[in-house]
Amino acid sequence: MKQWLVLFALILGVGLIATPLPAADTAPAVAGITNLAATANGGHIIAYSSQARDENGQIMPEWQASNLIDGQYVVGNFIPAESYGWSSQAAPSEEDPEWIIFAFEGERPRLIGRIVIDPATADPPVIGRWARNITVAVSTTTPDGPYETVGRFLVVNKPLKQAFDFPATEAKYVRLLITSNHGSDKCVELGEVEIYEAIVTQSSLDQLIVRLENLLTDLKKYRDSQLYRQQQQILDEVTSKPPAPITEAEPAASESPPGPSPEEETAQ
Ligand SMILES: [Ca+2]
Repeated sequence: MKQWLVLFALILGVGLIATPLPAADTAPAVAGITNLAATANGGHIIAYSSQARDENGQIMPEWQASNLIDGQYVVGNFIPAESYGWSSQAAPSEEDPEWIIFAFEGERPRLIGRIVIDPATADPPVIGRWARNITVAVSTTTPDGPYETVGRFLVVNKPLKQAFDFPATEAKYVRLLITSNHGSDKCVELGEVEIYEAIVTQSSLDQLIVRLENLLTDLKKYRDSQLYRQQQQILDEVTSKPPAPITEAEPAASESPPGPSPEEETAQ
């Protein structure tokens, strides 16, 4: 009997030593590196509040909602030829927000924990059209909900990818609600939206690898932002003329569809 007790104690002891990691439900999550929302990865847009239309009421492909997940970005002075970003038809408010609903490949539920917003579009930040206050909510059932809010975030008015993390949550549909822009009374715009998986792992080594991969991604973003700043400095030195302020909020201002220049807008 005494031998059995010693053996049991040994097995228990070895078991405790061999399992020093936390239980799965308490293990911390780290963001994966695959953008689940990207069209290239099977992501798609289920629904949206509006898309900008031209004076003839036609959708402008260069401003359509699918541009949010097409993997094309406005970087510095580079504007993708047919993808300026997404523009809504009206400016958002708390009472009347603009929104986009995203789903993943095969409309399968995924565990997510990070959303990355790139507000940069073909329009400059100074006119205040880029998104400011956003709310991220998830549904595990239908595109109509019910939705549970996982985070409210502030997007700064700079042409940089901005990452927002929230506790790992299962999501079949992700609703991005936009309740304000940076001052324009015309519309709200965004360049790209990325959604990343939350990886829950009990292995410290796995977590370290994922964190290093994330660090590498962040370093690349930092490098891109530095390059952008250098380009801007060169541009500022070349064009030393002070920019004239654009006041979109004036009531007398005539309605004009969003876009870098009228001649580039093509009615469909
Ligand atoms: Ca895009």
